[in-house]
Amino acid sequence: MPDLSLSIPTEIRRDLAIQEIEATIVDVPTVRKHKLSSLSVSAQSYVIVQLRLANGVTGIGEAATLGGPRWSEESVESIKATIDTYLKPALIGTPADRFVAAGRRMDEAAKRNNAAKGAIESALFDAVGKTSGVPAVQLLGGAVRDSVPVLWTLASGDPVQEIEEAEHKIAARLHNTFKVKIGAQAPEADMARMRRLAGALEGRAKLIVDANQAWDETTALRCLPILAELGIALVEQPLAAWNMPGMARLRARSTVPLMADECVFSTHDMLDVARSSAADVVSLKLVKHGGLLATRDVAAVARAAGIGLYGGCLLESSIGAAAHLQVFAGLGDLEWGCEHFGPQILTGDLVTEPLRFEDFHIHLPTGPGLGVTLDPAQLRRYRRQ
Ligand code: MUC
Ligand code: MG
Repeated sequence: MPDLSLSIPTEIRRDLAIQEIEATIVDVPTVRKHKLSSLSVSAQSYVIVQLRLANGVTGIGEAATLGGPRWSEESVESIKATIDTYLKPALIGTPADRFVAAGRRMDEAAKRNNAAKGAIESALFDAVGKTSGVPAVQLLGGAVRDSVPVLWTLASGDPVQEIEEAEHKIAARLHNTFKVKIGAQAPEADMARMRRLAGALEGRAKLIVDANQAWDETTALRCLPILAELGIALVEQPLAAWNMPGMARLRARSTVPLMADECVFSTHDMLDVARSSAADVVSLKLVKHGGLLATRDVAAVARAAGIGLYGGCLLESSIGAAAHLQVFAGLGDLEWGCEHFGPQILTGDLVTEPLRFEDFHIHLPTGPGLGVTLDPAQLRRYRRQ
């Protein structure tokens, strides 16, 4: 690969050189069990990246996982090993502000491993932003918005608890859109649960559902009209990630829009979804796309096909959520809002000043870089021994 740093004056190059990258595994308990179709979490595991530059500035980033390597193929253990063994050696000594070149170096050192790459790229944007005193979104072209509507996910599986939880969130003006995790129980039981939730929250909240690939096509065909009748606004990843033709057939018959999640990691996946008319909306996540820049690329392909944008999450702490917000704030359109409720479901956060949730929105922090500061005491507290 050509040395892309040659045109930078030597002293700046030295100043911004990446000196150290440290990857730490943390496990943070959640306030309640969070049940998805094929996994359940009571503690969230992350890899926290601390990336130090020659100028003494340290940038931070986060890679989130759900239930080990069960939501996607990466686990915190594999992410740490990939960073320590392959990504770190590829980046040490190179300039932090050459984001695209850093991405190419990482791609040459390791195929995919997008959560690991996303955490490092977040730390690069944080370090360079902190060095120059500007928020990461400024480095991405500037902010279009300074807050994003944010939903809450109901995922205990118990409708009585879920209605109570939703009532609290509405009363506190934190959330008035709710994503319900379905697929862990029989479709009939989920439809009965959705009927209870829709009835209890009617006129006061918007509901969407996420099946996390749990259904086959016939189950989806049976359930989609029921969800339409209940006024459900969006159905996320009803079928297996590989089943693009099935998603396209469902979409052709559904009056409820469909959202692609696990079937879109790369820009190529996004193009496939667009070409097969398999979704109305896409959920954007750093762990899937491999960083802030790649998330923008996926968003650009989606926009070119008229596909709506939704700010997805993997229950990130305020560090990962802030990295997502820096991207989301700069997107021309983000008509479906976001789901970065992660910091609120943790029993403790990892930053000195957690992100602000107010008036049904999550607010972009104002500081440089990602806009949040790692709390070393919290890192020690949740660090895996
Ligand atoms: C997913 O599949 O969307 C995001 C929110 C949540 O509850 O689970 C995640 C993953
Ligand atoms: Mg999903």
